[in-house]
Amino acid sequence: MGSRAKKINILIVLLTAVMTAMALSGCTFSGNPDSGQQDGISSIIGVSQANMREEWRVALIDELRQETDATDDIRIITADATGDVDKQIQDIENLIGYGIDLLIISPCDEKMLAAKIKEVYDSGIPVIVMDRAVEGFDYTLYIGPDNEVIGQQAGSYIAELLGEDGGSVVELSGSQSSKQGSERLLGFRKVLSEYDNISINRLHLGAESKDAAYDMIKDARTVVERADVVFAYSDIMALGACDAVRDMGLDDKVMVVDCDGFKGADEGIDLVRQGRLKATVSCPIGGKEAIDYALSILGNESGVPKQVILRSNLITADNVQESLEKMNTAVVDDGSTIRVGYSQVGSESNWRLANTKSIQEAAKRFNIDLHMEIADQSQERQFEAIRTFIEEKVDVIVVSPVVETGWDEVLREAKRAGIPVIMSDRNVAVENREENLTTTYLGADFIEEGRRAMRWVRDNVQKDGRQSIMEIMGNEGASPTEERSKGFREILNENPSYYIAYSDHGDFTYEGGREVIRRYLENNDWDIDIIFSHNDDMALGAIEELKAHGIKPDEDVRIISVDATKDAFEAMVRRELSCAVECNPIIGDQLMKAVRDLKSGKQMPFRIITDEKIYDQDLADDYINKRMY
Ligand code: GYE
Repeated sequence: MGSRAKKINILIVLLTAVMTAMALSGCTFSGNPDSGQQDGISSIIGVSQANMREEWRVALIDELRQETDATDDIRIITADATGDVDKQIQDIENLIGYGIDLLIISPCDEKMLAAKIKEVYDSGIPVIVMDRAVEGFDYTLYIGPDNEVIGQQAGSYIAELLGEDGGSVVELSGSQSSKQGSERLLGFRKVLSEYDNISINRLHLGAESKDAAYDMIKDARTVVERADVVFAYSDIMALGACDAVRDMGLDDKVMVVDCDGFKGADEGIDLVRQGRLKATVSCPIGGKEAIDYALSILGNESGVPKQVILRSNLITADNVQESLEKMNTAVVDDGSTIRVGYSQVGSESNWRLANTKSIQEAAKRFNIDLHMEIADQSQERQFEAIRTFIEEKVDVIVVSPVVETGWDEVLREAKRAGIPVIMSDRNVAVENREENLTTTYLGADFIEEGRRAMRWVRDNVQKDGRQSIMEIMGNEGASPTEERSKGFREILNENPSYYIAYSDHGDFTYEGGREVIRRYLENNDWDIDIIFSHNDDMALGAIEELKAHGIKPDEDVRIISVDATKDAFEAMVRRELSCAVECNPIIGDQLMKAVRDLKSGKQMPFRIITDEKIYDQDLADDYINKRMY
C-alpha cells in the first residue's frame, strides 16, 4: 500500500475519532462531504455560536454552511454554546483540539470572552469575530452591523412617514433587551427625540417573542388604537405585533415597522411584500463575508481589513422587489479594466505620499485605470476634480475629503450621473444618510486612534500633580482631526490628573508643527508636560522647534503622535518621540479590491476599517526596519 494511501487512511481514522468526540461535545461537522474523502481537506474552520435560539444566529450558521458547501476544500465545525460563557470557552478549546485553522466566533458575552479570543489570536489561529465587537483589536477581523445606525434608519423613516403632523408611536422592546436590541433602541430613540410632535409609548415585553408581542399589543388596546405606528426592533416581535393589529381590526390604521428584515417566510422582507409590515431595516447576516475573508486570511492574501461594518438598508413596498433581486444576484467580476477617478487631499505629509503611492501601485495590480487629482488641501479643487471625473464618465469615484462637510451637492451630481462614490482614508458627514450618497468608507478608526494615544499617556506618563497637555491638531473640519480629538478626550475625561492646556492647528504639515510651538512660545514660557500631535510630521516639526529653543524632547516634554511613519520610528530610536499610534496609509490593495467588489455587484459594507497597532520606544528598535512607509 503506497504512502499516500497510508496517509489518507490515517486521516480517515483521525477524522472518525474527531467526529465521535465532537458528537459527544455537541459540535456538528459540515462541508462538501466528497472533498474530504478524495483529496483531503485544505482547511477546517471552527464556528462557535453563542446560542441557536435567536433567528439570526441560526441564519448565520445556515449561511456559513451554504458558503462552505460551495467551496471545495473547506470544512466547518460548529458548536452551540447555548448562551453559556463557560460552555463557549469549552467549545473553543474543543474546536482547537480538532485542529481548526481559523475560528469564527459570535461571543455570548463580548467582555467575558475577550481574554479567550485574545489567547486564540495570540496563539496564531486567525479569529473572525461576528456581530458583537470585543474591546480593543486582539482579533483578526470583526464583521457586524452598526445596530445604532439600524435603529436610526427606522426612526428617520417613521419621522418621515408621520410627516409634519407627527403622531403616536408604540415602541416594543424586551425587558432584558439583547445588546443588539438596546443599541437599536438607542439609535431609534435618539432620532425620535428630535421630534416633539411624535409621542412614544414604550411597552416592555417579558421575552422578545412573537407571542409576547401579540399578547402585549392586544392587552394595550387603548394605547394601540390611538397609535399610528408600532415599532419593533426584531422580526419575531414584529410578526406578533402584525398578527395582533390584524386580529384587532386595526391593520388599515396602525402601521408596523421593524428591524432585521430576514428573508424567510413571515420574516421582515416577506411581511413587507405581503403588505403587513410598512418597512423593515434589513441587514446582511455576514456569513458570506465571513467565508470570503476567511479564504483570504487562510490564503495569506494582503488587504484583509480589521473591521467590516455591514450595510443596513431600508426596505419598503417601493424597493422590496429590487432589493430581493439585488440580494439574489450573483456577484461576477469579469476582470475587465475599471476606470477610477481619485480626488486626493494633497501631499501634506509623509503619510499622504505613502498613501498615494500605495493606491497608484495597487491600481496596476488590480487592472484599474486610475486618474488621480491632487488637491493641495483645497476642497474647491476637489469639487473641480469630481466634476471632471463625472464629465469623463469614470466607473467609480474615490475621494479622500480634506474636510468632512459641504459635499452633499457634488455627491448628488455624481449620483445623478450614476457613478458610485467610495470614501477612502477620510470620511464625510452628509445631511441625510438615506440618500446613500456614498457607497462605503475605507480607512482607519480615528476615534480609536485618539483613545489609544491617551491610554498610552495614562499608562506611561505619570508624575505627582496634574500634567498639562498641548494638542497639535490637523486641519480644522477634517475627520482625522475631529475624531482623534474626540477619542483622546474620551479617555482624558476619565483621567483628571491630565488636562489640555493648549490646542492649535498645524494642518498635518511639518512646518505647521513648528508654527504651533512658535506661536505658543511667543506668549508663554514652556510649561507643557505632554504633546499630543495628530500626525508625525507636525510632531517632528515641533521637536525641531523645541530643540531650537533649548527644550529637550522626551525629557522636558513627552511627545505622542499618530501615523507611525519610518521618520517617527527614527525619532523614537533617537529618544525624541515617545510613542506613535499607527495609521496605516498602505490601503491600495483593500481599496482596489473594494472597487472591484463594487463593480461586480457586491453589497458594499458601510465601513471597512484598517488594521493598526501602537509603537513606543521599547518597540521602535525591533520594528524600524519592518516599516513599509
Ligand atoms: O494622519 C496625516 C495626513 O487622513 C489619516 O492625513 C490621514 C491623515 C494622516 O495628512 O498624516
